[in-house]
Amino acid sequence: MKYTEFEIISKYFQRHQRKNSNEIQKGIGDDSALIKILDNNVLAISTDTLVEGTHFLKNIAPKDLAYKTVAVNISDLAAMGAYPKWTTLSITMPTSNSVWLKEFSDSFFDTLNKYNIKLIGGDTNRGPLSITLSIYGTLEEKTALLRSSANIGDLIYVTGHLGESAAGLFLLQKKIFLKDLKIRNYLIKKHLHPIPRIYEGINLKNIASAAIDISDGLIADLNHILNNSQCGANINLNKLPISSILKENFKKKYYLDWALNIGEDYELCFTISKKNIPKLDIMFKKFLINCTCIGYITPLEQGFHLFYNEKEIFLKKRGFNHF
Ligand code: TPS
Repeated sequence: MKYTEFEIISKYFQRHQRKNSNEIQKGIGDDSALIKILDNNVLAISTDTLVEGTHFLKNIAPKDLAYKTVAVNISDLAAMGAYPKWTTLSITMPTSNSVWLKEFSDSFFDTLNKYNIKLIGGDTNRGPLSITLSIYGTLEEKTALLRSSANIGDLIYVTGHLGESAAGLFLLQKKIFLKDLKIRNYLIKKHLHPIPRIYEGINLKNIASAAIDISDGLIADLNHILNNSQCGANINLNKLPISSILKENFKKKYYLDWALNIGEDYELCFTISKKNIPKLDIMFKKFLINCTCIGYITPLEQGFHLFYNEKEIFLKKRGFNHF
C-alpha cells in the first residue's frame, strides 16, 4: 500500500489527543501549531526538514542551503501571520568540514539577523546531510490566519509569481536548458532564495479569511484550505500569475504544470471576503508586490474545478508527493 505524505499524517499521526486549556488548534493540520502563552498571545511553532537528494542537490553551496532552510521555515509562520522570533537547529552531516561549517553558519546567522530571529538550541549529529529547523513565533490569538476559515464567496488570491522555482530546480537538475545566462541565474535564484512573505502574512491577518504557503504546488496547497474549510473552488487558470520570463522562454504546458504541481514558490495563497478588497489594494501598494485573484470559494458540494479558456481542465497529478 502506497500513501501520500498527507495520507500518512491523517492515518497514523492525527490521533485524538486530550487538549490542554492553553492549546488552540484542534489537530496538527495547519502551517504552525498554536499554543496560548500570555493573555491573548499565542506561540506559533513550525518545523521543516531538508534532506540531501530530496530537498536539495548534493552540490548545493552551504550558504544557499542555510538561507533556504531558514526561509522555508519562516514561510510557514508567514502563512499564519506570526512574527518569527526563535529557532532550534538540528543538523546531521557526514563530516565536520570547517570550510563548509563556516560558510553555512555565516549565512545561517545573516538570515536569522535579517529577520531578528535568535538561535536558542538544537542538536548536531553525524550521518547523511539533513537539516531540521523549528521556528517559534508569536501572534495575537484572534488574528491567526488558519487554513480552516475560508468562506463561500471569498476570492482566492496568490502573491508574486508561480512556477519560477520549479524552472530553477529543473535547470539545476539539467532537465531543461537555457542559453541566456542572466535568465538562467535569475530562475536558479528563485529556487535557492525564495523570499518568505512574512510582512505580507502579518498584514494579511486582519484582512484575509484563510491562508497557506505554497510549498507543494498551488493545487495541493489550495486543496488543504478547501479540505480544512469544507469548501469547493473554481479557479481560472488564465489568471495564474506566470512571469513573462517563463512565458517567453518555455512552453505553456510546462509552465502551467510547474505553477500548479511542483511548488517551492513559497508565495502565499489566501482567501478574502469581497468587502476587504479595498484594504488589500492599499496593503499591496505598500509592499509593491503583485497579488492576483485566481478564483473564488464555492460550496463543498460543488467541488474543486479548474478552467482554462472557459473549458474545464482535469489534471492527472495534483502537487508534489514525497512517496
Ligand atoms: C533534489 N521538492 C522537494 S520537496 C518539495 C519539492 C517541490 C515540496 C516541499 O517539500 N529534488 C531535489 N530538490 C528539490 N527541491 C525537489 C526535488 C523538489 P516539503 O513538503 O517537505 O516541505
